[in-house]
Amino acid sequence: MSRNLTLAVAQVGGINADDSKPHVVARLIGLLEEAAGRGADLVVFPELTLTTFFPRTWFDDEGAIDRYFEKSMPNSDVQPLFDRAQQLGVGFYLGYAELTGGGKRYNTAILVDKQGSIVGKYRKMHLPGHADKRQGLPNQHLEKKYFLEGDLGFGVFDFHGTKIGMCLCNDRRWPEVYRALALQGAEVVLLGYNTPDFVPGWQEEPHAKMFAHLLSIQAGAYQNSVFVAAAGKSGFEDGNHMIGGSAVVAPSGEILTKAAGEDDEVLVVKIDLDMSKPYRESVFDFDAHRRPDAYGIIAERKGRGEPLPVNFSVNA
Ligand code: ING
Repeated sequence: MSRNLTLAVAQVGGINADDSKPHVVARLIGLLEEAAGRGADLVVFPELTLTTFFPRTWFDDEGAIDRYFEKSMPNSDVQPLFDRAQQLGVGFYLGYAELTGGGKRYNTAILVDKQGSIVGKYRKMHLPGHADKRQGLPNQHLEKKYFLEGDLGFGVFDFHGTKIGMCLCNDRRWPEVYRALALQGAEVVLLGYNTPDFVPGWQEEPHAKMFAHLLSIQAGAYQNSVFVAAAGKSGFEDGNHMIGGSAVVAPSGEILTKAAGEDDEVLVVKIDLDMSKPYRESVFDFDAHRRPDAYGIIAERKGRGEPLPVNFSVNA
């Protein structure tokens, strides 16, 4: 008997700086209702999906960004989303800016089950961009200024019997992320992203930006026999463009569904979780084929020209 999960990816078109959170939450509820109406068990929302992508802007007054952070989760702004999801019996992944009681700021995602309980939490580990103000540029990319590096590691969580791994945006470009989750038994990796056209120091043609985004999630899925669901915040935010390309990828590496546009768009696909079994029991049987003794510390040391542990000859 196959184990099915109906996954929805809710791509969210641009959110402008002056869009209120209640207004945004109402948009998210509309997407959630469409997904539920199409049979979804779980809806994936983008990274920082309650606000505009504020790391594009330098604020001289640090306090000016407080408005973008959530001091608790849920809270009065997002409670309607939690309530509606619970009414519809749908779980969701939500990316948002987290401000902890101790004043620490993270780029965070949560996994909420069908009863409205938070069953998983992740704080973004790979923070791209820079912390200093880059003069004379149309935009900044200040995640290293506005967020701390995540301190929860890469976790795998139970969602009604399915093992779910989570990451965020730039994480999807690093192959180790999918492997860290797959080694813990993740069957599906969820991620939200905001990928601006302009990131200081990053020059890629538009077609190459989309290619690299899809390549990253397709490779991650195939090389780790997992499904990957990626939800983008896309289109224009106060005139600043971010790529679309929200998609669900199968363990074969093939795209099962992909957004056609760059505005709000719901993708729904019923996946057979057992599709990963033949891959995990053959080409990607980690226990049978991997060589962890030769990765990691060995590769890092060789990469830095440092001496290797005695049981590895440098030039065999
Ligand atoms: N956004 C971008 C991303 O990784 C980026 C940042 C893009 C960095 C391309 C370097 C090159 O999709 C976030 N939020 O990580």
